[in-house]
Amino acid sequence: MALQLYSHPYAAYGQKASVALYELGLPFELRLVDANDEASMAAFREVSPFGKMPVLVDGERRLVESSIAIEYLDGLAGGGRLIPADPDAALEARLIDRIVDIYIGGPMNRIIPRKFRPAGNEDPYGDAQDEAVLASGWDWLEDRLSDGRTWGAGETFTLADCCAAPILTYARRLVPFGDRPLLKAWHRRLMARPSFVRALEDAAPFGDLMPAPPARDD
Ligand SMILES: N[C@@H](CCC(=O)N[C@@H](CS)C(=O)NCC(=O)O)C(=O)O
Repeated sequence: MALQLYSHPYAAYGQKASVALYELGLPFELRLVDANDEASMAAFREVSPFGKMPVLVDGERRLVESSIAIEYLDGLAGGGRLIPADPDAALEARLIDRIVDIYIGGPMNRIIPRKFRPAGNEDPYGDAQDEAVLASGWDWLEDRLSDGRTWGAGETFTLADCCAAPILTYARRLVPFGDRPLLKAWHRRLMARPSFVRALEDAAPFGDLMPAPPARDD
């Protein structure tokens, strides 16, 4: 039975998983999570304990949390690619994945829903706090990239890059990269990676759903 991915092509964490699937050349069926379609939401709720995308289903097996799904997929494809075989390199890939998820994706996923709140419920203090967390994430990544690595965790494309490609692309629209040349150069490489180009093509028919202006600091 084919792998199934419960997701929406515009969702950052869904793209993280589809980038991994495309990198590994693993075919999958998209189970579209469509907030406007009750049947799709009922099917999604059955597999997603916290109502979060993506969920990967492989036969009887259900994998929530994008990083865990990617570890599983890497093993399914033979291992040693998105999670490097070398233990130190694997630790670095997991570290960058965690930092991007927690200090970039975290504040991003708090700022965005606040933008959809009804008038009068704004939280400028919360926004400023989260923007500061995000900026500190940018600083940390800029410093980490200063050893000249090509990809997020070294010379090969890993879990770190699957995570960073979509999350950096959306988060920079909330807090620009600014004067961080290494971060910008890494992001340019991510934008050109065929697996991410494909994920962006999957999302294109849904338009631009991000409640923030396009990034202007290339
Ligand atoms: N830690 C989770 C984060 C997943 C996540 O935040 N997904 C978002 C889409 S990008 C979501 O499902 N949001 C729907 C909601 O919160 O209602 C993972 O890595 O899978």
